[in-house]
Amino acid sequence: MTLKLYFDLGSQPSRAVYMFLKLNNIPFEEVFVSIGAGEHRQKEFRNINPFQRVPVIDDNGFILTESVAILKYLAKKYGAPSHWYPENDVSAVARIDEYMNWQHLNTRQNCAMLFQNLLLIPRMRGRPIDWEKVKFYRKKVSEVVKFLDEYFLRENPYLCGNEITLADLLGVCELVQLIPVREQMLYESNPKVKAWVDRVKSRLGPLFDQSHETIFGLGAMFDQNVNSKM
Ligand SMILES: N[C@@H](CCC(=O)N[C@@H](CS)C(=O)NCC(=O)O)C(=O)O
Repeated sequence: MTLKLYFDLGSQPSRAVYMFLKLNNIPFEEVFVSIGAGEHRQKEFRNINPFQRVPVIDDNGFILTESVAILKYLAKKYGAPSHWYPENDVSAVARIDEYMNWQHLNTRQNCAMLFQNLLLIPRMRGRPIDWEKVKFYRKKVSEVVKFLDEYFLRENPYLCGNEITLADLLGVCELVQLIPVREQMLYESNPKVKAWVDRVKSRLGPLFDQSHETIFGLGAMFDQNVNSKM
């Protein structure tokens, strides 16, 4: 097998790439890189990705980092069904690119920071939760949800129109990172955004839950941490 995916299913962009490969029956070798165990900082992985981040692919010696670049490359190289990234439709592709550029500093940054401030930072640095920061990121996530509703979804079933695209995969993986820290009401309280997340989940079928087992499993640990401090 010539295509390798370096990933950790606790990582949102890793899950998007992993699910894309599985959904499109693209054969690949799974190389698990545990962020928790610091494997992404070890020399062996640094030689593959000096940025020390997942996901990364190695396609027969062609190494590529950055989930957006990876997804676009895989869609083109492996001839995935065109709804994911309809290259021949200039405006449809531009709309998908628009979301994928926007999400880094919006959906991704704010959901990830809320997750980190509630779970990872207190746990890894042995610090209490900084509730001021949590409040700040809750507000930011609410703003993101409003934009997902009013700017991206509008009256469409998916973020960029009538069909599921790369943007939906990336978007949902970021939002559901809020489930283990029990903040999902931030998007479930918006009926249109909730319906979209549910639509994407059911479109992905059992693969969605399989790919999210690790991250959803952290919920019990979060409950315990929060309860033990009350
Ligand atoms: N912009 C990158 C982000 C990759 C990224 O931040 N990955 C995280 C996991 S979600 C990571 O590897 N973190 C390791 C670290 O921060 O030390 C992408 O979309 O692929």
